[in-house]
Amino acid sequence: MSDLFKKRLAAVTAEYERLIALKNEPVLPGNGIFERYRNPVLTAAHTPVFWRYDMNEDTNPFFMERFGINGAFNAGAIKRDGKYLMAVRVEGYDRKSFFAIAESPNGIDNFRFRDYPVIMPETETPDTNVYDMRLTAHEDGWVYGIFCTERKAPDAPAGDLSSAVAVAGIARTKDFVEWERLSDLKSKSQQRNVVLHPEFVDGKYALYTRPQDGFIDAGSGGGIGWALIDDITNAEVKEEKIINFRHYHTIKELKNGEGPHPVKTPRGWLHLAHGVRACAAGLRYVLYLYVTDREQPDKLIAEPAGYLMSPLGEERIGDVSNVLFANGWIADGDGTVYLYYASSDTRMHVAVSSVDRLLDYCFNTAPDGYRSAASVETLTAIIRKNLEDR
Ligand code: BGC
Ligand code: BMA
Repeated sequence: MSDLFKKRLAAVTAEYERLIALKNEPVLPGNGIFERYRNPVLTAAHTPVFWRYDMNEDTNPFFMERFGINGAFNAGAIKRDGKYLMAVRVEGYDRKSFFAIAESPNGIDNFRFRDYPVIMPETETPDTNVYDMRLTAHEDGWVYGIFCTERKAPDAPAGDLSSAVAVAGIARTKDFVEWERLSDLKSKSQQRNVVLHPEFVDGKYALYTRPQDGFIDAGSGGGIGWALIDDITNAEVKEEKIINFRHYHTIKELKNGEGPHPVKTPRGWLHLAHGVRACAAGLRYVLYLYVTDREQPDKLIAEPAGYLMSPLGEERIGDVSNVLFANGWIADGDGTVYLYYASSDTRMHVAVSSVDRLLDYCFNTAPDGYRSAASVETLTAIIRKNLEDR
């Protein structure tokens, strides 16, 4: 082995192993609602060395990268066989994303990718790009992965290389190795952020949807929708109703979308979603929570004002800056919630909380009053209680 090859191989491998072995720790004291963890749990540099490099000296004498990874983000999550597993959106330098499974023994560090990415079968209309998978272990026994499949708009005029169509792709697996691809969701509007509810509702599959007029603009699409589906192998949105609305001058003025599927709790279904507003710096994505009725998952019963999490520090910077996006969380057997969130379409982080804490937050944080004066009233009530009850 040449010196150069040997040295670079050793250095790159050592850096990878250091990163994977890095212990994570909570950033304290936090806000009481959740604790952020200090290190990202996955980045492009967490992808195996043998993905990025040709490891053969004869064909790669300089030990240079042959396949650049741009980011590891927007992961679905699930606990399987005692392991914390993410179905990660991995994106190459070529701007194509694909899915890959990464696993950790404890949910907060030590995430390692499996040797191969997911081989996702295509439909008769090949996907140009696939991303943002939501995992649902459904009561029918399958684990579903619903994701966005994007293709160039067939009716785009010559020269328009940007118009695209976003559709929900549907696949299912039992072992996270073999995936069965079902028909894409049929819907009158474009759909990104489609999520499968884990239980049957009135004997049907239930989907959280996000109707939108165009590829980027929700337009007349009022928010997060809900649709019952007769046949998941040939899924079609027939009727769709909005269960969580967008609203003027809120964190979700421009658009919103369901994150992972909601968690069933004694007080209702706990939902994690993202809200988007437009500002001079572009689109700003933040995360928020809401709760729906335990018996009627389409009925809103609590929604605190504003965001749960917004991009902070390093999180603000990346491929698409000023974005927090989450499509995976795990509610563990002991009530701990691992909230996996991506920052700026670049990397994955974890914040840890519990079902009890998140419910307390949802039911005891004032809802949006939609006016500055209403916010001042909320604040004044808190201050008065603190100062006058002493
Ligand atoms: C990107 C997504 C993004 C969408 C809308 C797609 O081309 O891959 O990350 O959410 O455009 O901006
Ligand atoms: C999209 C999402 C994500 C992404 C975000 C910001 O609409 O579906 O893929 O994180 O925009 O680019």
